[in-house]
Amino acid sequence: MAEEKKKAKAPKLADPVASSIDVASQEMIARSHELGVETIFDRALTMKRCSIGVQGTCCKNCSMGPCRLPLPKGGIVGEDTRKGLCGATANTIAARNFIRMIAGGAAAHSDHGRGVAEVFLSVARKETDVYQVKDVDKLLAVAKDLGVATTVEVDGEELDRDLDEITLETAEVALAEWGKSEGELLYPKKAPKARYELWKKQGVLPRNIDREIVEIMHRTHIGVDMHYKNLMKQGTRAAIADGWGGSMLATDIQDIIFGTPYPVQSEANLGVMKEDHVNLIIHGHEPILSEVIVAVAQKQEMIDYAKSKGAKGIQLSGICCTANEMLQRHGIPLCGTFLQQELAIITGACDAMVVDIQCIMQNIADVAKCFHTKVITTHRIAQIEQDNVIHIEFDEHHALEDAERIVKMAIDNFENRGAEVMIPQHKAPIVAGFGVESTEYHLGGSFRGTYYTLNDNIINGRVRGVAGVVGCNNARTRHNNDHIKVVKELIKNDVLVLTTGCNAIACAMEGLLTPEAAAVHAGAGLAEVCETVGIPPVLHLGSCVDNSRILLAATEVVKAGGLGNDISEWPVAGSAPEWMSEKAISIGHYFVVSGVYTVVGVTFPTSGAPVFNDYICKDFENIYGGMWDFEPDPIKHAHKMIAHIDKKRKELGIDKARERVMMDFASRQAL
Ligand code: SF4
Ligand code: MSK
Repeated sequence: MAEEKKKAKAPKLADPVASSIDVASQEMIARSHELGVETIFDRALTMKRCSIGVQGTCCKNCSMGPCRLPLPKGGIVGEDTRKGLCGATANTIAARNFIRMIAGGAAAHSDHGRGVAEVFLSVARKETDVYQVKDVDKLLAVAKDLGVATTVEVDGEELDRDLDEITLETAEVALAEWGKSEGELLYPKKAPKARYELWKKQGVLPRNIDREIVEIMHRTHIGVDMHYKNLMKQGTRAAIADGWGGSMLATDIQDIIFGTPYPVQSEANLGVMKEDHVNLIIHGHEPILSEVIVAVAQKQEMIDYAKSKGAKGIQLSGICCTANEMLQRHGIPLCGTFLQQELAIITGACDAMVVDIQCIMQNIADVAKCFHTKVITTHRIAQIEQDNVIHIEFDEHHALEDAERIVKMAIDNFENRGAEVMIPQHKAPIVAGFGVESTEYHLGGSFRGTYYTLNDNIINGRVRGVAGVVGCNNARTRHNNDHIKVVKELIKNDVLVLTTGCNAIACAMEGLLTPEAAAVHAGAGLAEVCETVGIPPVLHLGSCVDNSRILLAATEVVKAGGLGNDISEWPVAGSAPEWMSEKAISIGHYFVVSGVYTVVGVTFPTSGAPVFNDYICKDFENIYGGMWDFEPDPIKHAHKMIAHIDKKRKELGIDKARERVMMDFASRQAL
């Protein structure tokens, strides 16, 4: 009996193979069980989701609630009479919850953007010499977009303006975008003209970045906005303020001060860690910290110091979007996705995990207690409660000293490793870092960079369309399964994939980010284009904030001509197969209102409010040309995107494959 009771109390353990498609992760989940270390995969078995929260119809916006409005069994028959105590309908509650998610996501991206804009201002004011302007061309382009003059007239002659002056004014104008008191956000004008005019007509042009987020919190307070359509208008303003504001500014400013990415080779997965090296893993989102750590860890004196402690060198690697940032600018390898952060520590070889902001699981602190790993938080706004965590606040004014302290701490910890080191021997080669500029270069060559080659191949049907596949991992689905199935199905059907975030890391681990992958996985048309141009069938465009690069690439396609006047007119679709963060909802929504049909997997937090759900999944197409959709089955998910791409091809009259016909003189005369 006692034995039976003991058995009943044994913790539920995740099945490694059912938890992830990645062999390295499977090995580490099994290892966590051997060592008795609990991970998110185990907790996903015991912590059940709230079935009403999943439907988006639980409101806790005042203390009379939470008011829970589940869909009745058998759905709504007749009038929907469900109400919260205050009378809020299911549509109101779901819409309020949905736009609060947009606010959370837009705030995260945009506050990240503000952080880099502040560093940019310090650079412009010459308050720091750790960071400089690295890409002058990008600075001049951004200055132009922000209305900053780059030339001056002297005695009737137009001369180049002093670069320091341009830098300072650009930094000031950029930072003002977060809180200016008048006018409208400047960057939405970078969208195709037709799109900008549509936003203007709909009254959804953002005023500034912060205000749109604050207004969501106001409108969703009890007793303010009680119409789902009006609530979504504000959600749309905030999403545009994210995608065409905070995120886009973050990307552009990072390119200015850290350099614009160009394709680099590297590797991905837990197997990039080295047993005989100091393993320093950087995790989070903001490259302000990681840029300096990369520089410090490569200094000869640091390498010598590591050697003096018995290591052969320092192996830097990254998790989540800091990983994507370090990869695209320096070729630093990707250690893993969001769901692999605990697993990296369970290798027993992680000497320090340094974190900044976003997507950091608090449980890394508890996992680290079982090993020698030092967890170091570095950001003022992101600290961890557990007492084994060290906080070293990173500041651009003493960035070098902070970075040196952190790297030294990792090196000093190398000799504290236990005997329990086990690094899974799995990693894949990758080519990453395709920005808007480098894609243009690849398509057209150095003298006439152009998107025309892509348009031409979309028109002739070799490339059926383009998909942005992005977003997180979610412990409620098998790690990376849906990411990889969606992406493989798309490229098999000649759809070129642009990827960011954890989808990019998943594709990297699966070997899809190499030019060679085209011959193995892509359809004949896409494979031919990839081989001719020398690109992978899945292009790595960076981190979560770099989804703005996808918007700009889509705009370049419109500008190149032949595929309509707006993003909504050409064959493009979006997807987040394993989304989990509020940022994914903000990204999805700015894709949708930029004209992109966007499908999500796992769950969608509107199912409990069918009228509101139909509004954003159907009616939105008539307003914005883009709409949301939900499909948890990855193959059906990909085929919904392909069907949309085919619909757009048909509307453009390019649905029949046309080969180029060489005309002879007689047929020309006949013409
Ligand atoms: Fe309930 Fe209304 Fe309060 Fe929400 S705002 S918790 S629906 S009473
Ligand atoms: S890190 S937001 S889990 S993509 Fe940008 Fe990955 Fe999603 Fe975080």
